[in-house]
Amino acid sequence: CTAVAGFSQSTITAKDPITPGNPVITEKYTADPAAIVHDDTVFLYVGHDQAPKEKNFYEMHEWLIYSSTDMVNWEERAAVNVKETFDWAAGDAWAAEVIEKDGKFFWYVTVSHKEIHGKAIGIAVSDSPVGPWKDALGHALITNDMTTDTKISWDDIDPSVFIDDDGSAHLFWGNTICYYAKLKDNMLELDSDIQHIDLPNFTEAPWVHKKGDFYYLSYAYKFPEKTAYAMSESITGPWKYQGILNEVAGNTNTNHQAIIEYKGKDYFIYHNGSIPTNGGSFRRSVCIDYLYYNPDGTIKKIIMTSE
Ligand code: FUB
Repeated sequence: CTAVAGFSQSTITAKDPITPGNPVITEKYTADPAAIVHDDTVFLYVGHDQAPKEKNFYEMHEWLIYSSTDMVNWEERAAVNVKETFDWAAGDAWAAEVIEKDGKFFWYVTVSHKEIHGKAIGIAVSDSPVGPWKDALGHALITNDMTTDTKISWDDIDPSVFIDDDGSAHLFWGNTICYYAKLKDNMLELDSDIQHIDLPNFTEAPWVHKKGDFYYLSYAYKFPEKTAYAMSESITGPWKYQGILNEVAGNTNTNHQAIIEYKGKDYFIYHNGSIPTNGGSFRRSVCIDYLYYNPDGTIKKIIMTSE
């Protein structure tokens, strides 16, 4: 275990009545999961919910990285502080996602910008899935003044990055509007205009993956959030809405998913607010359930379990 942050005020005590199963991480509150498979190991990237119990908003100073080779036992590998990593960030370790390209790991993150009002997307880079991480640009990739379509200051959140079979890289993000842009080969610059993807009741949390011939764009739907998804035969769309994939997860307004295949099984990774001691919308916990496809490529609704 390397570079593990000290316990914070939101750390759960050993006395909490946690049963094995979901949530999969019980020592700390964890949210907004993203995951990759590298060297037969799953690396899980989460935000650390650190809000004290009387606070009804997000307090997230760092991301945490876990790894597992069985999807059950998770080892904390690193804690990455927002302000120590990004000089230009004011804080807020909101949703983030890692992708590997040519032996480098690119971590697209949501933070608050120090100078430009609102949320922004930055990129950290590393030679390893657990770090050390370095600010790749020295500035944000996306800032709130680049997307003036909404009046909100948090529409530039929740990056999801995807590399297609031809090597082209694509970035999806947003709140209220699902934004899309192509990325350059260096993964560090936009290679197209910022476009909108039309998805019914899109709230936030896009996650893009491919299975067989189909591309899937899952996202948080309405509020409190369910998870819905759309499918396409091309990464650039058109995206066809397919319906609800997951219902509102227990005791939290948000629902933020990652979908991966590992050792021949498909997994739906999400968060809920089910830890009995102070769990809720601002003290969330990562859970994992199986995901099953139908023969036509559509996805069966997730059955959330506590075991
Ligand atoms: O964790 C902060 C924000 O809450 C994320 O960026 C959203 O996806 C929602 O889960």
